[in-house]
Amino acid sequence: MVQETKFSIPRAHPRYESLKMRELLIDGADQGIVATSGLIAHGRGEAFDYLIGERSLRNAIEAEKVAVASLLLAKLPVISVNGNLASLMANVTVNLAEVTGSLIEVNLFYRSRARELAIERVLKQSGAKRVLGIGSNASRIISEISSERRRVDPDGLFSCDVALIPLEDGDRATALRKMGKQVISIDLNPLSRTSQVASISIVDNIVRAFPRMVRIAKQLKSVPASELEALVSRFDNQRNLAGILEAIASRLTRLGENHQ
Ligand code: PTJ
Repeated sequence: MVQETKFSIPRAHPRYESLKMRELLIDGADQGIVATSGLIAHGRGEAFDYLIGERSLRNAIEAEKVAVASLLLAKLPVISVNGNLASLMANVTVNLAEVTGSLIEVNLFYRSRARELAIERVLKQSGAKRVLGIGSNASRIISEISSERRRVDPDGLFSCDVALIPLEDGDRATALRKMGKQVISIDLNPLSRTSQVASISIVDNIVRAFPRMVRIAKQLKSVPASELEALVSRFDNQRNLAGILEAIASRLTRLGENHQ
């Protein structure tokens, strides 16, 4: 369920949830939270979500469970926040950080002082006590990355052992892996470089994945570390991704047969 927007969309509209999400991102762009290109990125996500069937696939739910286990086991887990995530899921991001003991860091492809501050504000209004990666705090540089995403906080993404990076670009995912970090991606495109290089690739919409991950975290919090470790070590990301592609392909085949 997405948050409220300025523009009122008729509840009876068959694409109500989808249109609300668009409005939320447009509001976010008006407030300087979402990059213009974030609107394009959302459209790409929507297209993949249609192919997936706009529901969470079994393999995605499995990856979400393993991702939560990995955040709970981490010494220094960090959730990276960009404009789209802040606009769609600021409250849930703060909840997920709280329940998994993760830090929150703003990391932007299109970084500007105004956007940093706008995103920090929305996170703090949602209850975040500490937001990393703002201004001169993003003082460490990951030299392999050419974009503004290279600026990271020494107390956060630079030092973390597990990084959750929703709606990311492939460069930073690759660089973080090379730095020895466990990288959890959330990206509706199973073929994106990010999904392909992450340690745990969640192919799901963040608006479905994040609330479920909060619920899973509440359940797994009381599970012994040895069981969580077993869950993580049993997980085969490449096999999981292959299962996602198979699920999409067989869904399309089934739909094609129904149209004959
Ligand atoms: O806020 P900034 O400056 O950091 O910029 C953020 C964007 C998203 C513009 C930037 O990271 C970017 O250009 O990303 P890409 O390379 O377009 O990748 C975004 C990926 O997110 C695409 O593969 C989309 O399919 C996917 N995506 C879009 N919306 C969602 C999504 N995945 C999950 N849930 C979504 N709601």
